[in-house]
Amino acid sequence: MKQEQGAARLPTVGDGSGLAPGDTFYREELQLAFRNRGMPLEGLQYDITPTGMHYLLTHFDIPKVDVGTWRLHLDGLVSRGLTLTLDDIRRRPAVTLAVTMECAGNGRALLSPRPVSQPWLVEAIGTSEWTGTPLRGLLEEAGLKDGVVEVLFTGLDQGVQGDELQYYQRSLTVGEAMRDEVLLAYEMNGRPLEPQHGYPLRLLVPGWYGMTSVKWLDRIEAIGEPFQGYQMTAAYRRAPTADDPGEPVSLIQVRALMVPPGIPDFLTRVRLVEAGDVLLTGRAWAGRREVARVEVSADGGRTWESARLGEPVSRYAWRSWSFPWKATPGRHSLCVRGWDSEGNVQPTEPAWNFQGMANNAVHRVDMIVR
Ligand SMILES: Nc1nc2c(c(=O)[nH]1)N[C@H]1C(S)=C(S)[C@@H](COP(=O)(O)O)O[C@H]1N2
Ligand SMILES: [Mo]
Repeated sequence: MKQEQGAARLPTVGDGSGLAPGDTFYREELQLAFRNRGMPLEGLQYDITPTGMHYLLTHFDIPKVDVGTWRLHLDGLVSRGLTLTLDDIRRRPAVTLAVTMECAGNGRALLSPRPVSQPWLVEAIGTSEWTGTPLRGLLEEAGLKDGVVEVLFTGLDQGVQGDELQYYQRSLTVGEAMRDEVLLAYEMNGRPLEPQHGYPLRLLVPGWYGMTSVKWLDRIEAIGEPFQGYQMTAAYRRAPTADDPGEPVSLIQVRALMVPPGIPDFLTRVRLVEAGDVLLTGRAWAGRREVARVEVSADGGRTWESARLGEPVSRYAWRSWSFPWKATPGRHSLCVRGWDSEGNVQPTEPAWNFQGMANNAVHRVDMIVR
């Protein structure tokens, strides 16, 4: 859509005067937000997110790895421990799979009161083509002994969280670790992983929120007890209070997002479009489940109409949707929501929890039609 230059003043979209100096985010949240930035929503136009647009989330520092001395260690309760170079891993059977990744904290900053952590709105997403070798082949080669219940993944990055000194570690049950689609990935979009995405090797667990896909893999260990580390038992829990252990967060919940239509106001990001036919588009995904339906509401969520669905980019990646909208002059709050194949739908209002996990409330886009 072409906007005239030098036309009459646009209707007020908000000049920032509503942003009282007291309603600020903490400096620490800003610090996290610069390191861990999201995918600009116009990135929803691509089947495969350009690598530099993919969201990022790193708890500690991005390790600088010398691939010449780097080794992957596979040990614990196995018959044969393995120590592998990157070339050893690259020589193994390779699979390329498009996967939509999403951070479990996506939507956190839309909660009220706001859980203080990485302040995601809705941009903690991206879809990449990951190339790697199936984890199962390596586990079979090492030979899991009787009594193995979980596989533990340790990254090279160390830091302090919740007063606990730790390497970043997450585990999977043997059943989850042996699934076909779980990869040890060394390429993203046909190129070696960039440092911030886990170079030289990361775990990739399609369908799960991103925290499970451990970057900068150092060690894979077969263990006989469920792993009780910080990132399993303290973080990534859906709980009402700090003390309540709550439930672990695991699979990605259904979500649809809209490509912001028209053009933005710089400060508020409110959208401006011209009256008439507007084709609304976006993407929807549901992790391991399928997206069954996407619906759009032009009246702030009172009534909903079905959008047209495109083909999924892969079994584990998002699909496009489109909806022809007759834009009438005035202010509008457009909403979009997805349904998954098990009948789950995105809630209209967010469900609050202490860590701000898995808030998949409907996406709202404020616009002015002129
Ligand atoms: N070693 C390590 N792996 C990690 C993390 C981390 O901090 N350290 N963050 C996790 C989280 S919370 C997410 S959402 C994804 C983000 O992956 P990306 O930065 O490649 O998008 O990586 C996961 N893997
Ligand atoms: Mo995350």
